[in-house]
Amino acid sequence: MEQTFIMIKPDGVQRGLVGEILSRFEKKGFYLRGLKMTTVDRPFAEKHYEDLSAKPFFNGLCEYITSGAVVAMVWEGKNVVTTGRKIIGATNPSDSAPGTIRGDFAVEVGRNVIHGSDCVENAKKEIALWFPEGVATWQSSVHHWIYE
Ligand code: D4T
Repeated sequence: MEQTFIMIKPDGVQRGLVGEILSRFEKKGFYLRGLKMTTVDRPFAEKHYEDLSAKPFFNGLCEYITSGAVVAMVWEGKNVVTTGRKIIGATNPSDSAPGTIRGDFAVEVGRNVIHGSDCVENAKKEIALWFPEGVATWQSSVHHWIYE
């Protein structure tokens, strides 16, 4: 079973989308392993987005992500990294299909509501960064109704 890191960005929190977003992952059949509301400072934001440090939008991105509370999550399931990105939709909401989170709730790339790890290796790094305390382990009692 794979894990991914998902974060609802400050605009998603301010716009009251937390419950809707949690619900989409939950109803899909993925298991919530970690969940916390937090704020991050500039050094933490720069660490999270270190791969993008050379991009022209890096400063604005760090300002955006530090501008308010975020909801950090770890979700687990079969192919959850790739499928999670599909649930989220394309980076630029102009390209995100209706039915995806960004397709349904976002307009601008700099206010695209949610982050999801782009590969298993980055998911591991991001989970370690955001959840150094570890995540919860629990057994779903409906597991066999989701997985064959
Ligand atoms: P995140 O990391 O937020 O899930 O976004 P993606 O994985 O879908 O896309 P990304 O790493 O290329 O971009 C990270 C973050 O930067 C913002 N961004 C991106 C921006 O403000 N302007 C831009 O031109 C691009 C490409 C949006 C997401």
